[in-house]
Amino acid sequence: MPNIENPTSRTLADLGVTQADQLSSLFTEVRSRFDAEISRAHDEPAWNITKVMWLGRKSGVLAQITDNWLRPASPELKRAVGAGLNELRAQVESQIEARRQAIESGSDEAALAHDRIDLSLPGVARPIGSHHLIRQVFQEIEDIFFSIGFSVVEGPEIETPYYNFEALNIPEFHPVRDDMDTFYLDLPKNAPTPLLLRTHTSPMQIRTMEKRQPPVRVIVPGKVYRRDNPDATHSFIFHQVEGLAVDNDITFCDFTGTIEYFVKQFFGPGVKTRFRPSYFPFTEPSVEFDVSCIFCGGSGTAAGGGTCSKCKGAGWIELFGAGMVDPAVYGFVNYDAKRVSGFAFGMGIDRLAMLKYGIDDIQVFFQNDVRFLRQFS
Ligand code: FA5
Repeated sequence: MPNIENPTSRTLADLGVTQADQLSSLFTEVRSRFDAEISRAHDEPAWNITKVMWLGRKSGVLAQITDNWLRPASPELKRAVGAGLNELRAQVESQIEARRQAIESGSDEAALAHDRIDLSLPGVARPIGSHHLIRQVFQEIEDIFFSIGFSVVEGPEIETPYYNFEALNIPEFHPVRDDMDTFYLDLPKNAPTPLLLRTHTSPMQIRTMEKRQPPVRVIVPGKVYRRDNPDATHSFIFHQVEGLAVDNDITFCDFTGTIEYFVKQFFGPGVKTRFRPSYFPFTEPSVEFDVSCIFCGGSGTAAGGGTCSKCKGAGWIELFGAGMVDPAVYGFVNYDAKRVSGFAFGMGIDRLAMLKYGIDDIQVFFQNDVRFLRQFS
């Protein structure tokens, strides 16, 4: 049997056909190829391609048979090739026309089967997501502060040094900037001001006071960035909620009362808390606020003996910095420092979430492992 991989592109002599009775298997092969192709043409574009491939004047299969089989055929074969070609042409033309009518009238069986919908099949189950634990903790905190008259504002994560540092009473070369080393944007040399990823949510204290007159009572949830090396309690991207309350008569007692109320609502009445003197250039006096370590029960000793690695033996974990707004800050926003007073705080949300939900590594918040996230859905 001659090689008929693509027999129509070769002459009969190349195919080794010398006698008329060898032709019938060749034509059978070509016909079954046509049958297969026309049966796959279920729409007009596919029908068009099939038609051109078979009836195309220059390189359609029938034109190839005319050029390669009929014309160069020996006189003995010519008549049989001509008869086979005519028979094939009649079949191709009639089936192509029949398929056209079927497609136009929409009665093509295969196409109908393709479009048919089986209503008894079960639907596609789409997994339902849930809020990330950090988002949930933001919500819990917002609800507590809503209940005592605070509202939420949000601000840009890309900041100018003015809002992130200078207007918060942190001039250039102030040593506090070392603790808040951050990521600067790579800007063209002639850019009007450098830009950085904010190191805390405190710039929104300034932006809020620039826009609003007292009384001001806002919280600011958001992402912040620092060039801190990652470990169990540090990440280079983390979350804070800033708080700011300014009015004519706000005292240190209002401040401690608000913080105590928040912590008891968030952690429950059993948690022990303490204020420690601290320093921030934009609050005076400044404090750090600690809660007793939930991992060692405040003893500083790990369950199996040895120092508790979470609080490093202190029995306390630092939650946030806070204080009474430094009067120097009011100078940057045209508030009358003699008339107004207020307090501000900046909480690390990741650490609040770790403490409340007993999570011992901050990195899990950023790894997006659904097995971890699902525990809080
Ligand atoms: C501040 O960021 C001040 N802006 C807070 C403030 C606001 C003080 C208003 C006074 C008035 P501090 O650098 O301590 O302060 O950060 C606040 C909290 O963010 C920390 O207590 C801690 O909970 C969290 N935090 C700080 N660095 C990281 C870090 N790399 N990864 C995770 N949490 C962090």
